[in-house]
Amino acid sequence: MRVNKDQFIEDFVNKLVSKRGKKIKEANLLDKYYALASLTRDYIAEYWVNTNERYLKDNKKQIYYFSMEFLIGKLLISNLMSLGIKEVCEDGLKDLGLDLNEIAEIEKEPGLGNGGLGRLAACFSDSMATLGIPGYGVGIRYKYGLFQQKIMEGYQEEFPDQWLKYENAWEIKRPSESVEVKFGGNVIITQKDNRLKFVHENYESILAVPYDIPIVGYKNNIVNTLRLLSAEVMDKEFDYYHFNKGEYTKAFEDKYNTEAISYVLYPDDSYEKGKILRLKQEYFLVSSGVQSIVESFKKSGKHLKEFYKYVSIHINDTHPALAIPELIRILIDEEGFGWDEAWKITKHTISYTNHTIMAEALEKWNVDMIKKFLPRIFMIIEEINERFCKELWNTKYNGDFDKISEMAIIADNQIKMAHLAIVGSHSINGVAKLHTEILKRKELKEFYNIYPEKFNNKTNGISHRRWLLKCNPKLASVISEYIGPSWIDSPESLMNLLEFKKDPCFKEKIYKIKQYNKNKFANMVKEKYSIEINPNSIFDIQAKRIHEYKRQVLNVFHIMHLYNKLLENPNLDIYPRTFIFAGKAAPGYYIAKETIKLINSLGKKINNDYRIKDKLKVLFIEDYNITLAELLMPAADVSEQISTTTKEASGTGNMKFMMNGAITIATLDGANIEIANEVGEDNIIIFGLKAKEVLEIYKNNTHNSIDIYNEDIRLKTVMDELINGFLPVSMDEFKGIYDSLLKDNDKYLVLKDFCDYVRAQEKIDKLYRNKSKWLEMSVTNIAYSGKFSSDKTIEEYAKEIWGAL
Ligand code: 26Q
Repeated sequence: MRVNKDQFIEDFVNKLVSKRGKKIKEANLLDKYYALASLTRDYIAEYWVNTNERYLKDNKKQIYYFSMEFLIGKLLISNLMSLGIKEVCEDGLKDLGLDLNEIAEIEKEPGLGNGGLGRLAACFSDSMATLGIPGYGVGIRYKYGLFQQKIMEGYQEEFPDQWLKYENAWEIKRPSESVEVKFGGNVIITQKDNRLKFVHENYESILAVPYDIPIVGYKNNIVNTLRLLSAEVMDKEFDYYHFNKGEYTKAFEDKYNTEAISYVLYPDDSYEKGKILRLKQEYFLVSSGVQSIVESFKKSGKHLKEFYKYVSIHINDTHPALAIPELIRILIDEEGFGWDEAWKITKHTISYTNHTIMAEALEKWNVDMIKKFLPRIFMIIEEINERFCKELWNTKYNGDFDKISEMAIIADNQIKMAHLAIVGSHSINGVAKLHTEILKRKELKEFYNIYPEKFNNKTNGISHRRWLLKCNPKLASVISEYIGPSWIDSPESLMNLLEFKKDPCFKEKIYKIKQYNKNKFANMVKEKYSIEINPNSIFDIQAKRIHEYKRQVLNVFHIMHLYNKLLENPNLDIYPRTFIFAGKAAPGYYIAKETIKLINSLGKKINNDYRIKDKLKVLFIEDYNITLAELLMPAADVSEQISTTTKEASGTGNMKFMMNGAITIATLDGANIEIANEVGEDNIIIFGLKAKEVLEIYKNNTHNSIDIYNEDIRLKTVMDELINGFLPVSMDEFKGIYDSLLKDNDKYLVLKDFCDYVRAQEKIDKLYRNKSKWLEMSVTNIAYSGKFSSDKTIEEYAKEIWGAL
């Protein structure tokens, strides 16, 4: 858009008055933020309206991305950049004596997601808007996002995330587009004109109220919509029936219970507990989403028979898989379709991404629970299941009861959501090549056998706008200086940087920028934690959710081993390193929380030990979120991607670090494999068991962690230090971790990979000393990172799954 500095200043000053009732002199930072955000939204509005109008006219296919999580991050700066007015605003504010970054910092980040899956939804939204794909995000407006993490005495403590405490400057509430969602009750079946009729009665109604957030395409005048739904009581503020009977407080109780649906995001990203509130959240999302889509489709005047030609609904993991029975319900019960046609329309409309192969994360719902809260939906799932089992019986598996019950959607009094999602959709994709192969050959092989055409891979990607252009402006500008700005529109042109990988002048600039970003991070650490870190040390970062399969403990063991070596020989030539951890543990995940305590205990011991002469530092930075990630990625020298091979479906942090010039130390897992294939083995440090070996170990149970413990004295020492008082905690503090590694035979193969990990880390130590070589590697990584832009991923989804583009 176009706005000149003077106009901007005038608009901003007026906005301060109209929105906050203040003149600049009296305005505080919050006033300035809200004035600027509100003005930015005004600027966006025109494009938003035009985009919606165009989408309505265009007759193009509309894509609805259903996700229980959207981790969009702060929006002020990125919106200004997408509008192309960041510089003008910055200048204008400067004239007023104000600093844009300081104002932007005060924005509260909407933490409406746990990690990878939620952030992926945000990167995809950004890419759809930028590519001009009519894409809508559909999610929940949780009143409380992911908990805020504080570290107290080394332990994680959780606090509510009050991101809506003040107003959300970006959203527009649309009460008139609210939708009724029905829970509970019973279904009456009647027959009329030879057709069964299903009438749902005695249900409880909940209102889904939409709040729309603009998703601004990058300098293309397109603004898509992220629609977040909030639960409210129907019609009345409180229940007059109870109120009049004198049960005054009962009326408020019901309101409270209703609104509880969109109260809080579940903080687990890998464990499924089958909680009723979570089930209600999932149905709340899909029912309101699908109903509004059908309504707006009908307004277009087209026949519902053609629904799937104009609408795609993509489900982000199985969490929104009830969209399948919900669409069938609407088509049959409300629109009068027969089963076969409703089934065909639904299957062609829905596509599904799988994000995990870990058994404990696969969603299963108890039959009685679904029957009780979603009686009509249950009937439809039963029907899908029956038809599916019959199909198996009549085609491939005649008489094979075992096979059929293994593949059934309903078995053992449970509904398997992945099976429902596969049977009821036309496409299922994994998120990296290895992950998709494991789905096809192992986890879902029975389904691959019968529906090979449904399976495909879509390797994840990240928005290079947020993860380079926005978070690392200095790097972005040097890149443009050397290869021109075309990489911003076509990120694969980052490859043109390869030409300069041996150019000393360019490399020096890259080095200086890394140092600048490291200093910026070090300043934050000093301010917040009063810890001095050496910006000339290697910044070695592992930032992600805390989980056994991600193996933060392997990283810790390596640090303990280095520390032991230094204690033995304080003059040992180790290149100074700062080990940085960040990440949240699910509040009920005991070992993950112990791991946080372990990292902090080790930090306490090492950081205060004068004997090792500041050669090692260990930091745990609290409350990892998108905002912190934007500070961390640009400051990293080393990126830790060390999951047990086969366990990390893709990873996306790996791509963010790479894009900011860090060197990756990694197992050949998830998208690490594809990163390694791009940059070549000289530009990434690979270690550990290969997928085949890990699968072999799991299959044949050939692994014995106690043997490894006994054979490797370095490992034995470190392990013993967990429980012998070496660390400044009671001796049984880390017994849980210790036992999981020895008694429980180390399910995630930490001990097995330790030796090779130490070797790989020694290689890093050596390589970093060769500054020129290191920078060449760094440039190579940046150059190939364009391959991992989510623009490319979204283009593939659009072409190969959605049939849009
Ligand atoms: C399920 C049921 C009940 C409560 C919570 C959940 C739940 C919530 C979130 C289960 C899983 C998640 C999130 C999973 C996730 O983030 N997976 C990651 O997805 C990334 C994007 O594809 C991949 O890069 C990561 O490898 C994968 O771990």
